[in-house]
Amino acid sequence: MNDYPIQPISFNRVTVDDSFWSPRLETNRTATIPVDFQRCEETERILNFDRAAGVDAGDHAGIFFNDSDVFKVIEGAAYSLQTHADPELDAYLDALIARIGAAQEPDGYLYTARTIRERQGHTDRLQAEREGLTRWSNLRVNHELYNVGHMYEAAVAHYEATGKRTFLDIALKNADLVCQVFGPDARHDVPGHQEIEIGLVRLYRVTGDERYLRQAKFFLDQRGQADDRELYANFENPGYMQDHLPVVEQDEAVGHAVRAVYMYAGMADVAALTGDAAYIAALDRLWENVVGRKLYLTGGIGARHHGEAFGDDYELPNASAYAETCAALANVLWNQRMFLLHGHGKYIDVLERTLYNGFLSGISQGGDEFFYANPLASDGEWFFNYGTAATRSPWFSCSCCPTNVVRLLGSLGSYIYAQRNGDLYVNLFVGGGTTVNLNGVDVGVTQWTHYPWDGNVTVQLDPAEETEFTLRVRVPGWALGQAVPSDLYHYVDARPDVVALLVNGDLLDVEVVDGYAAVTRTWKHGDSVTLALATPVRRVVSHAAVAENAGRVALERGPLVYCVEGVDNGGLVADVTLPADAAITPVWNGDLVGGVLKLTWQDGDVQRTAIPYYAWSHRGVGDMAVWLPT
Ligand code: FUB
Ligand code: ZN
Repeated sequence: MNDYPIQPISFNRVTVDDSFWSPRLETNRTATIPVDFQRCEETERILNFDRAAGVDAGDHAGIFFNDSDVFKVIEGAAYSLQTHADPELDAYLDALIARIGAAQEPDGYLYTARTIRERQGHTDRLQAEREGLTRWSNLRVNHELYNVGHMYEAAVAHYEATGKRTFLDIALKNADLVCQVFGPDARHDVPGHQEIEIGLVRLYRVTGDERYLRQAKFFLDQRGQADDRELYANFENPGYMQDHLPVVEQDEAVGHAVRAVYMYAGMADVAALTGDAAYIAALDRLWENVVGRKLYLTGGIGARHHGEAFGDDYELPNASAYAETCAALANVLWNQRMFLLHGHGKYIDVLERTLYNGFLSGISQGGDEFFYANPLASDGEWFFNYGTAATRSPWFSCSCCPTNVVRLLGSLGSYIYAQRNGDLYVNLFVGGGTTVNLNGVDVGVTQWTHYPWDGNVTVQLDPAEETEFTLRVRVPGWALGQAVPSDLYHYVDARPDVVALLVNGDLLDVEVVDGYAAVTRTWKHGDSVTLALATPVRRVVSHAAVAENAGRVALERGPLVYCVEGVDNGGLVADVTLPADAAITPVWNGDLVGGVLKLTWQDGDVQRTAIPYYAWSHRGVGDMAVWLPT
């Protein structure tokens, strides 16, 4: 079977014991997951399943894709169960899955909005048309297939966590229906919001049934085909849902960012499993376009509120940046897959940038408030559209972001290590460890670090017996003087800084190839490798075509992007400047958002302070800016 040439080490085989991430993962488990479920209950997202089942007489509550939120939290909860046994949560999921199963129509169809309204005779005609008067009749809009894509992911996660087939059987019954209805010899159409492609691949992986893989590829290949565009002749902007061209002809990231990047992730999965070179070539072009022209410094993507969409090349406004939390998550999913395809550290550089900045900003330290959009500047005023607020909100009517964060945090361990044949990759610097089988020998791996606050990482290897393999430790682009793997941003002082690699205390000459320092040797119990990265504060400038950032610099240290907030700077940030010659001093503050390293400098007579971008908006509503005039 074809597959990714590199395999991630799954989070359920990885321990996270890390001063930065462990508290966040614990908050995810103890606060975010319960709060998400509670809000799904309060907003009747869960009651919708009872209504579809006919055991509650109420009308469908909320948006037509509210089912997906429940599925996403179940997925996150299932990850949590794999790393932290919790009988109460397990029982809660059992009961919830039974309610979901009761909402499924006899042939496998599951979409509460239609099931409920159909039974009620579609009293609101306009709404019914939007949701689809008949099944699959408004696929470009109604999220019928998006919802179940999330269900497939959740069902696989639940099966893997518990060994119970309850949810998986519901998902498979639905997927079998989808496979009957859509296909080369059946209906030609595409879902308006991608996601089912990723879900189908997960069903394929867990069952080995190739129909699901073929179905994922069918949906992808169906995009941009003239025959089904005629079906939607009135749909004005096929680019919004990446239906303007066949996927293999796409080379610019356009339209709704989450849809686009879920699609790219699905394409990568299908390419890995089928060996489709045209898919990979398209992904490479799309990645160059995003990373070269459409990526915020924070790793956020999707510049425009209108259509939640990618902007034109270099259209990267700061205050009105959309940079949806879900899009940051999608960027993590996609870049992980690009790494698994190509094995280059530049993809993990983008992943890491997104994770520590544009994704993490989406969640409050308490785990119960969320940003939907993640702007790079704010004047403390409410921005139009959705929850683009000057501060985080407990929930949104469209709550895709709060329910997405639990999926990524719950599976964070999957991004730390990977293996290719006998080689071991260390991608993220997170304390903890794993055991991995390399060339038939179990190798214990333990990592210690205070990343992102310092750049020292020690990895101890404990093979069960002496064994030869190659350890590939990622050397981040930032350590080599490269802000991003493109010319979109660069450091004012781009000199590579000190990168030292020690094996059992002996300094090695480091040659970084494809983003990794590789050490091949016969490893024995207790061997250790230390990567020592200098973490100077770096000034970043944008490509000249990013109009808003002209004459401005941003600050980074290690993987973190910094920002200034009014609360630290006399209330307003408009007059904060960063003189080119100002010396910047890092100062540890243990009280702010779990402890952060602040950056301070003298701006005339005033002392200025910057904090990590992810930590902003924890001290009331106020101004914020990432890009500062010099
Ligand atoms: O449409 C479902 C989700 O809601 C999208 O992924 C988000 O962008 C938000 O529109
Ligand atoms: Zn979202």
